Amino acid sequence: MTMAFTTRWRINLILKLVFSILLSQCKEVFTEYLQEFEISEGLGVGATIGYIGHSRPGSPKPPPPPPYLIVPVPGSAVDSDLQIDQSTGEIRSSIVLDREVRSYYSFVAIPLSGENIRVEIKVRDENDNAPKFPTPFMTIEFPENTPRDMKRTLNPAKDRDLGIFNTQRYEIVSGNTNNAFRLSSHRERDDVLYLDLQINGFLDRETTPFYSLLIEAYDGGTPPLKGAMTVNISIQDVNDNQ
Ligand SMILES: [Ca+2]
Ligand SMILES: [Ca+2]
Ligand SMILES: [Ca+2]
Ligand SMILES: [Ca+2]
Repeated sequence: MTMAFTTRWRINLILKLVFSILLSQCKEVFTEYLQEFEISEGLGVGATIGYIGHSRPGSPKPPPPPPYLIVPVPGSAVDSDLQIDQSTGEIRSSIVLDREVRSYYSFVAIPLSGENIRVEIKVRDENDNAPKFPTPFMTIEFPENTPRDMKRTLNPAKDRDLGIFNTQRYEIVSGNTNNAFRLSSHRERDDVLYLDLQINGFLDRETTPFYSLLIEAYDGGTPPLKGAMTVNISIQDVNDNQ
């Protein structure tokens, strides 16, 4: 680029930028070209996310070509997490993207002429977190002869992934002598799969005074990831023997 052209381009960009800021104050009249990209979390540093300016098949109007001035949306971490080649429009990651830290990036690419391009990048969830109980052990007590179906709420396992990659089920893996206990679970609006321990049989301290249940939580990944907790249960004495 010649000196004069570069200077003219810079002035043009500054004017466009000021204009964009002014126009962004009155969004209803501000038309921008929108380009959306999606990329999986966890890919290596330098993974190509896409190219600004490439039109999608079937889109009626191609976006304005590079070069672009890149203006990140405030707070969107574009500068720290992405590398954008202003001359080619290539967008690459400059960190390993983590949906659980940041799921979305947004910036405006301002071309030499034509409409500004608003770029939105969605980070797709992968199953990269196992269900995790808040503590590895819990201790609870039940009086012997507690009626069947009585239940006690246990700490649920939480999984930072979404949907099917979140906690899906619990299982007692060991320690459930004579199937004295069973589990039930239900999901609430916060998306946590809550867990209850229910009496499944007859608790008699004189036969079995103590249980140590190993409980595992599984997500719905392929293969599922899991977390474990041990629940130590003491059966309290009741005067039921002559
Ligand atoms: Ca992650
Ligand atoms: Ca994830
Ligand atoms: Ca998971
Ligand atoms: Ca007793």
